[in-house]
Amino acid sequence: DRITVVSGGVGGARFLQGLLRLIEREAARTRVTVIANTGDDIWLHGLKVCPDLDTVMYTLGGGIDPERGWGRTGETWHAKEELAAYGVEPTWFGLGDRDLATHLVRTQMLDAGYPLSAVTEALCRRWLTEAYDDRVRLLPMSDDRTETHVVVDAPGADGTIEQRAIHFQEYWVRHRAELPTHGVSVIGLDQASPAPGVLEALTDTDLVLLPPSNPVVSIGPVLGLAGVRDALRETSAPVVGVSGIVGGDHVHGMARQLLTATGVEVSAAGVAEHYGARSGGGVLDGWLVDEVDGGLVDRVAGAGIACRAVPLMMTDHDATAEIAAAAIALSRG
Ligand code: GDP
Ligand code: FO1
Ligand code: CA
Repeated sequence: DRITVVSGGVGGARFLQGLLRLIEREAARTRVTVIANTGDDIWLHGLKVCPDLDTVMYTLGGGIDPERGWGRTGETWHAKEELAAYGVEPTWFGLGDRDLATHLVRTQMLDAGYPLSAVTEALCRRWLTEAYDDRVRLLPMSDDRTETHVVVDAPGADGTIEQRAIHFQEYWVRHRAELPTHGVSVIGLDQASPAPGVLEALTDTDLVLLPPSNPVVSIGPVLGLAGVRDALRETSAPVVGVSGIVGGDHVHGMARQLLTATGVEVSAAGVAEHYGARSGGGVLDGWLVDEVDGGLVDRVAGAGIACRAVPLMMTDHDATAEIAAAAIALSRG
């Protein structure tokens, strides 16, 4: 069997850990392809940083810091301190010493002319090939530069409040999504193409899963790439998603703020309707909501999306494996 997962960072990576636990438990030979968002990417100090790709890569490869959910385990911060001592901006972004090696290798390869997809494959030889042979493949959504910006109220040079677009990382890491938020724009997305293998991973597969990743800044950029929505509409594989909104709010992160700014109702049903039923030109056949949102099942079903309420808190790998199992069961009707 082949399963394709469209992923953001922490939420997608944790879902994948559960899916891989399930596959291991059932001794299945399922191959998993992950298409990761690259809208979070940022150039810093001359280096290309790809947070969602790295979060998935480190998490599945056992190199992630489990408390933070991003960056490397056993990390030190000497380079960051030295950069700050030189007064070099930005000082708000945490580039760890171990993590820096990844960005150095990536940037060198990009400078040498390799596309991001080839660079990612090379980096994953260390993290994924050892752990999973060739059963898990990580693809960037695109080789082209795309950067998500968020339109916020911010003080201008003269101190008056004006609307400005800031990089998603500045919005989240520096401002913790606490600025009044008006909208999201993925710069470069209109001109970007899906990376090699992305469309095939959606069409030549047995199941497509959308983990509880952020619908606006993680799944949204992938769906916005030329050809992706068509591939999802046309694929013979069922498409099943898992709600990252539980009880009317996100579990972690900033989905509430971004859904609100995008005009999407912040509920498990609102997100399902935002993705839409495949039968109505959307992308979903099935949708899992948390038990606390059981009251929304009929509404989602009414929108043409098969829906079930199950526990959706990814508290550990076994609980998350049950979520993946429920998604697979739903895909089979
Ligand atoms: P990011 O790129 O690091 O922000 O991670 P993702 O976009 O992949 O996932 C973030 C989303 O996952 C957030 O909107 C959370 O609400 C959701 N999420 C995180 N933990 C859980 C969980 O345990 N259960 C569910 N259902 N959603 C979760
Ligand atoms: N998240 C933070 O909250 N603070 C940081 O300083 C930070 C640095 C960082 C460096 C590399 C990396 O791969 C991820 C990093 N993250 C940091 C996480 C990242 O901002 C988020 O996980 C996602 O981009 C949000 O989707
Ligand atoms: Ca992300």
